[in-house]
Amino acid sequence: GTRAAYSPFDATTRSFVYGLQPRAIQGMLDFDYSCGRKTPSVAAMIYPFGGHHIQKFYWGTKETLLPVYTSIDEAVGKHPDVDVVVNFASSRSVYASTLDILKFSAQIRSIAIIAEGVPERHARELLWRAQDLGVLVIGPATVGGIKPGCFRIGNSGGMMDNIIASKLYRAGCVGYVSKSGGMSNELNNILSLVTNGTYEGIAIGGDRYPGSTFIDHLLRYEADPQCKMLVLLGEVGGVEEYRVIEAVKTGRITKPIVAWAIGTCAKMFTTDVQFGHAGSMADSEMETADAKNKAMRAAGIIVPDTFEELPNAIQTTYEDLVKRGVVVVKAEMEPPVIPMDYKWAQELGLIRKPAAFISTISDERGQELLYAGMRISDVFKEDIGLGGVVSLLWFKRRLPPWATKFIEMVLMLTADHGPAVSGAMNTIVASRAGKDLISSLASGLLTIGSRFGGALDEAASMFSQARDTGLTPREFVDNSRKANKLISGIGHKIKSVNNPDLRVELVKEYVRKNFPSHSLLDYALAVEKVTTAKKDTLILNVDGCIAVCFVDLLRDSGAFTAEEADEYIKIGTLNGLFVLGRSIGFIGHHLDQKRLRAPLYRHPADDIFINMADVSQPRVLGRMQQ
Ligand code: Q5B
Repeated sequence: GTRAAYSPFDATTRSFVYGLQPRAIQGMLDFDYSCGRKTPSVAAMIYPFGGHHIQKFYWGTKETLLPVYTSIDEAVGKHPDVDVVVNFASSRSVYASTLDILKFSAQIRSIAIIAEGVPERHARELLWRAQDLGVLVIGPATVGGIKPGCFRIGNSGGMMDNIIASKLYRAGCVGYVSKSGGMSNELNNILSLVTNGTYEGIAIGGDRYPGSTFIDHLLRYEADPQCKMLVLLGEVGGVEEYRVIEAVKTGRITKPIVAWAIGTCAKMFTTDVQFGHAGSMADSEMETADAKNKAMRAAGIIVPDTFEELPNAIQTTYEDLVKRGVVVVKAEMEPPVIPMDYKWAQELGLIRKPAAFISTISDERGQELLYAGMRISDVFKEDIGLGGVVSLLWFKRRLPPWATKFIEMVLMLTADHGPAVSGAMNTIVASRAGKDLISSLASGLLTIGSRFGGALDEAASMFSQARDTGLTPREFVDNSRKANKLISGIGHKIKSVNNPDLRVELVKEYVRKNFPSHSLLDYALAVEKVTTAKKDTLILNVDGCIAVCFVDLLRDSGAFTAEEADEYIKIGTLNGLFVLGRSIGFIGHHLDQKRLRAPLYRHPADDIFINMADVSQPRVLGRMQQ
């Protein structure tokens, strides 16, 4: 690459993210955007499973697409500008995937390994191989690091509000090293308060064998003319601080360096203390934090007396650099405006948006499903039955038992009326054509119409309007005939006065016995007297009888206002009763045909009178075009 060895990351660095880490990638892109980068720092993802695809991310307020490759080989081939891999592979697969990445060391010059719990044997082998190839490895067991204004490894630096607060969107002059991401965040904050901010910060990770150590990064910072002072946040355990001491003593590090080793409190415990990191335990006196701080101080490193005094020590050192003109303080830039994620803004109560849908009958978001406010467990505890469920979901209220029983009665007696009715026929024909249950059922349902099964709403409105306007049954029948209009709910193909529809008899009997009033039913029966006097098939049919009784229910149950009752008739509720009931039968017919292995049905041609006598010979209407 063209980058200096001391500067593996800059404002043009491009990377691959290994593993499906959409949140981390979005965090990297938001950081890039806040820095004013022109191109995202992530070029692609590598994920061996699920095939080659594309994922969508935000780039500022707009959206951008990132490819997902299944192999490092393919990714490297497609993106020759990428020289960093942020490897999110798990501790199990990180060894194999990093070995794979190292095969492309001619292009990939830095690898951050995020996984915790990588076996030390694997970590050491990766470390040696990488060193051999001159590849920089950060980690394992780390968030990585951050180069303000340039590049962010994965989740380093925390949430975007933290990034902005610590001014990580632009470069400062202090390079630091620490072990953990948490302490890095603390340092970013301190540096933003007492200096012009972080130049670069690396968390090397808490394992015993990190891929790169304090000294590797401090020597880079030493070589980098933009970095003016160094901070080292070490800790109890290991000897890495002594290598830094050595470098200071031998003059390999000349820039002012402030340091502290965390874990001075370990001496307060009578037994050995292991802090959070695998490597943070003193195996000897020299590995204690106290010994390290003492040795660092002796070597000329600026070491405060306590951790609390660290910011002060950093500030004094920084201000001295400013005074001497080593650091020239630049004018502060406006902090960038970072678009906030919609969901996050909503959670914070910062925005509101009109909902596209309104729903008022059920809710599954809580612990328990609710039907019109009633818990599903109570539906069973109170044994409200199917009629009760229909009354909740259709009418948003509990209806009295006589009404819910009536709903159930309607569903039961409209469930089927033999295979010969038009809807059942169509279900059967569709089923025999090889259609599935839903298609065959739909075929039957789509047959329900004003003549077959779908006359309830119209019947309810015609009968109630006639009665409400004070027409006598005879006037109603005469008016309808004059208007050339069939009365919905009257007439049946096969049922008649002499062959009564017993379903209708059952409904009448139930209603007369249980309803508080049945005035519209009585009116409809008076109409039936007139129509059957003309023709004995013009009975009040099953659609008509259910419809007028339901009007009586809506109007006189006390559960609905007059307006609500009219509304339910108008919006097509009553046909719903037939549709719901007859679905039971249609499904039965479909299953029956499947069970019978019924073959494709073709209607016999001799049952169709085909007559084309009135079709004249086709005529040629003009000269055909050549
Ligand atoms: N006329 C039902 O017709 C049917 C008249 C009428 C005044 C009327 C017919 C009709 C209204 C719609 C309706 C629901 C098509 C029916 C159902 C579910 C089912 C089905 C099943 C199940 C029957 C003969 C003469 C003509 C007509 C006159 C007929 N209807 N006058 N008001 N409503 N009704 N549908 O037998 O002088 O001779 O010319 O449309 O309520 O679908 O079991 O099959 O559970 O599955 O073919 O029960 O009534 O009689 O049309 O030849 O008429 O009576 O004007 O007079 P038909 P048409 P004219 S229940």
